[in-house]
Amino acid sequence: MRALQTSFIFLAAWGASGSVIQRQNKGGFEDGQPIDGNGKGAPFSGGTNHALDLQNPDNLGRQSADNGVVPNLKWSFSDSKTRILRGGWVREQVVTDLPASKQISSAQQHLTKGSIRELHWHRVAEWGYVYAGSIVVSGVNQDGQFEVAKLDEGDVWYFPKGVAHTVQGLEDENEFLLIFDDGDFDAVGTTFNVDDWITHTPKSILAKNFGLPESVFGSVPSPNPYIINGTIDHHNVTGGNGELTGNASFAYYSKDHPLEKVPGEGGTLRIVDSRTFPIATTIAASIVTLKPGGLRELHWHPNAEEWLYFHKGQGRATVFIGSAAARTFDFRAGDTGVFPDNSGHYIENTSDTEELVWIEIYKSDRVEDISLTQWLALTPAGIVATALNIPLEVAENLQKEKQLLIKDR
Ligand SMILES: *[C@@H]1O[C@H](CO)[C@@H](O)[C@H](O)[C@H]1NC(C)=O
Ligand SMILES: *[C@@H]1O[C@H](CO)[C@@H](O)[C@H](O)[C@H]1NC(C)=O
Ligand SMILES: *[C@@H]1O[C@H](CO)[C@@H](O)[C@H](O)[C@H]1NC(C)=O
Ligand SMILES: CC(=O)N[C@H]1CO[C@H](CO)[C@@H](O)[C@@H]1O
Repeated sequence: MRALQTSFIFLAAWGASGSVIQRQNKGGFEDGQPIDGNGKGAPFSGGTNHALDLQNPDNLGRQSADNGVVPNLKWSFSDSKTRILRGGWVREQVVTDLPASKQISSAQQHLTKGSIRELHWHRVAEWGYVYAGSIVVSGVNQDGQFEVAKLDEGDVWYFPKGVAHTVQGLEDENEFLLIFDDGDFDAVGTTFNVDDWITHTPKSILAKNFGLPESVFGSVPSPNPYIINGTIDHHNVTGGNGELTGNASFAYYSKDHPLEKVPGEGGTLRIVDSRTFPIATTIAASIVTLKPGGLRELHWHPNAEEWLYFHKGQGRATVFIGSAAARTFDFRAGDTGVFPDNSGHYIENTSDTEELVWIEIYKSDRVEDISLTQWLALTPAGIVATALNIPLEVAENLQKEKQLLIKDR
């Protein structure tokens, strides 16, 4: 930090002459300045958010291969409004935050011990990933079947559109990622909270409907509290048409599923889609850990947009959106991102020590990708050599198997 400050003061002192700065400061990107050290760029002289400039050297023009106009594809949860409640908090990312994410919206949510996300349902499907603590999710479907599942760190749940549900925290602190298969999650008509419905139904109708005195519903919370503090419930649910199990289950327990084989040995990969979690027919996910220096190989997804949540570490990605337009983004823990449908990309770790952990989400029943290397390796070598103007032997020896995550060489 001291070195950065010294260098910043130095730049300010010499601010009158750009050429001096360029000579004295080869590659000013690490100091948050748009100066490449080879004669391009000049320092900022007006307002700039220096902390953000330092976090986003690729916005300063560091990546000379970038070209054309590519819209912003990144949103940090730290830029979202956090709604704090007794028993936890929630912060969202929706289409108005990140307009390029049309198919997916998201939230981080925290529940303290015993706290409840109020009973509700959605017009859209909900997918969740527990990354701290443990929770109980409870859901009921239209056939009167139910499930009450305890989920721990690394476990996933999926509630199809319309399924009634709630969540309760079990440890002192519990936190999870929520995904919805629609970018416009805050639109009216997307979420239906039970308290709101009951409060805005005539008392006489409630009495008739439940066969109970009107007074029973005299103190239903209004406006709905969204998250409610409480104590852990020990009641067992029985009856109805039984418990949802096996392929009908809303729960995916990571301990029951092996990780994917990763030929490139650069990390670990867990694919959670309808092949291993049959109920999840509209949201597919990959949970990725990439070693320092590792690379998620160049690829694209033939079936959907890719939405991303960065959980740990820091990395960068260049997104190629066609028409010779490409832009590099720097990501770190807490950021979300979106890669447009079928756009080409990689993700690289940019830490020397820390693993990069992220979750990829697709509005699809499965994760699909096409590897650039595998494509070229399975195309006649003479064509590839001619098209790319590379030696024939190189084209003949490209890896025929997807590497997925390539380790540092
Ligand atoms: C919830 O919070 C209220 C207000 O602080 C408190 O009176 C109540 O005892 C709390 N309930 C539980 C179960 O912690
Ligand atoms: C709930 O079920 C468990 C396991 O069958 C049992 O041990 C426990 O006593 C039950 N709890 C209640 C409140 O009935
Ligand atoms: C459960 O789903 C898997 C994966 O889709 C399928 O292979 C299997 O046959 C299903 N099992 C049952 C009992 O339906
Ligand atoms: C350990 C390691 O190789 N880290 C690399 C992570 O990525 C950045 C950016 O490409 C490299 O500079 C590091 O050397």
